[in-house]
Amino acid sequence: MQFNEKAFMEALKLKNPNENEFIQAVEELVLSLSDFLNTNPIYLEHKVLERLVEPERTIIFRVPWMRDNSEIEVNRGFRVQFSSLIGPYKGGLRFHQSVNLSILKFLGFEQIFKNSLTGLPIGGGKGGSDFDPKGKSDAEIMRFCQSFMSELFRYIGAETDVPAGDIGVGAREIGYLFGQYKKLQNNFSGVLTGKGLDWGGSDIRTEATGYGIIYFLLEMLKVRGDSLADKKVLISGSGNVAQYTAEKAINLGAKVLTMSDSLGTIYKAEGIKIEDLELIKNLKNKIRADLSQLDGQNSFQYLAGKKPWSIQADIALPCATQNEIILDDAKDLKNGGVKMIAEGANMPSELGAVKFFVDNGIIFAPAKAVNAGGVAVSALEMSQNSMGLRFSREQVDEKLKTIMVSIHNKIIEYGKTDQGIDYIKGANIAGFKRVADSMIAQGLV
Ligand code: NDP
Ligand code: 2IT
Repeated sequence: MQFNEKAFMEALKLKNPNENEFIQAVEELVLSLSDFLNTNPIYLEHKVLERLVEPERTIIFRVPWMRDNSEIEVNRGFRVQFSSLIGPYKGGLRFHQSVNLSILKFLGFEQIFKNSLTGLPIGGGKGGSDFDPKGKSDAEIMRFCQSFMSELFRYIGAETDVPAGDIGVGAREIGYLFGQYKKLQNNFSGVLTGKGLDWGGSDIRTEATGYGIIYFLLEMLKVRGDSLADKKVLISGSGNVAQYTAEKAINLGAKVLTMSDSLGTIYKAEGIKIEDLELIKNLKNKIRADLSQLDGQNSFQYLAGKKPWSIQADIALPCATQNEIILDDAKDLKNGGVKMIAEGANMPSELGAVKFFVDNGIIFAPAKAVNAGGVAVSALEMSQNSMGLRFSREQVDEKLKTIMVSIHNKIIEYGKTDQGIDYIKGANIAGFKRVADSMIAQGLV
């Protein structure tokens, strides 16, 4: 029995027309699985891949809500419950105007293997809405979240499906969603993660994705006998993930040259300082304005409409969104001297860019490994909730470090080659094997 990659992808495209992001995410996995499947035909006999690319369940619903001026708005809500093989569906909610089924299926599919890599008991899911939080009042955000949860509450639960944040969903939104869930179910439970520390949240969850990215990067550097001190780092994004990636990198002595948002990049030649980061956090988290406001302040230079990728540096950490690095950006990164890429956002590099990095000897680590720290601490939040206790900040940070090191070790186990470490292959095979074995063990359901 041989795996026919071309036929598999053709069938997938026919069945999921117009779902470009989802098809891209599946292709990224499949490209590095062929040899493994051919030497382990049990996975082919059980049609594991064919079963994995079909979500267990997809829920699509209407979300009506009212503006402050009494105008009625209608958005679309989604929850893709992709895989419950190794634990309850687990993954974030994204509120962004670009959200559609393809984007949520790509994110949910990635989440299955990311969650598997953490070694913790969490399945894969993702949800969200095409709601655009920008420019909405706090009361409008609250009414939207309440309406969204008034439908979603039927399908989730601490042992069924546990959503969290993602783009456009942070502490404020999780609060409103949790409040509405609790009112409807009359039940205080760990149904969401990323909760406030006073009401069931875990220490370090806010910081976890960003800190985890740097813990993983430290392992990538360590196996090469290198360190982060004085490295010039390009970060994109200025949201939750970018902020705490920058914070940890700066505290460990790196020179973070850039951050960005959907409108442009801020650049500081001598490196962003912790005081500068406070300014950025305040602007993005409280004022909720764009980075152009920082132009000229604290020696920031604002590059309107530009991404960070053409600035000279050693390491790039894309932390904004999918496909933010296209082939031309990959060429800019190489020309600027970047030798290492670790993906903080989900699928930030197009397949052509990934191939360019690999062909040009740039060390590349994919999102499902690098950014797994966020969901890993979400799983720790779930276990704290079910035990009714709280770990200390130090305990959670230590566990996060251990998890990121163990993911790096798993990748070495499955991705070691004569040339070094194939991070894509290592992450995909290690992530796949655990869910595939679980699927076979649980029968044809
Ligand atoms: P936030 O909403 O906090 O921040 C998103 C950032 O990305 C903002 O700076 C935003 O700019 C920018 N951005 C969003 N869309 C675009 C776009 N189309 N083009 C350019 N920039 C854009 O989200 P997070 O930081 O939580 O998420 C960032 C990435 O990390 C996403 O890919 C997410 O899936 C991933 N991730 C998040 C985790 C988490 O725990 N939050 C865990 C693992 C991965 P602007 O302010 O202008 O909108
Ligand atoms: O992409 C991701 O891993 C997240 N947005 C975090 C998911 C979670 O459940 O914490």
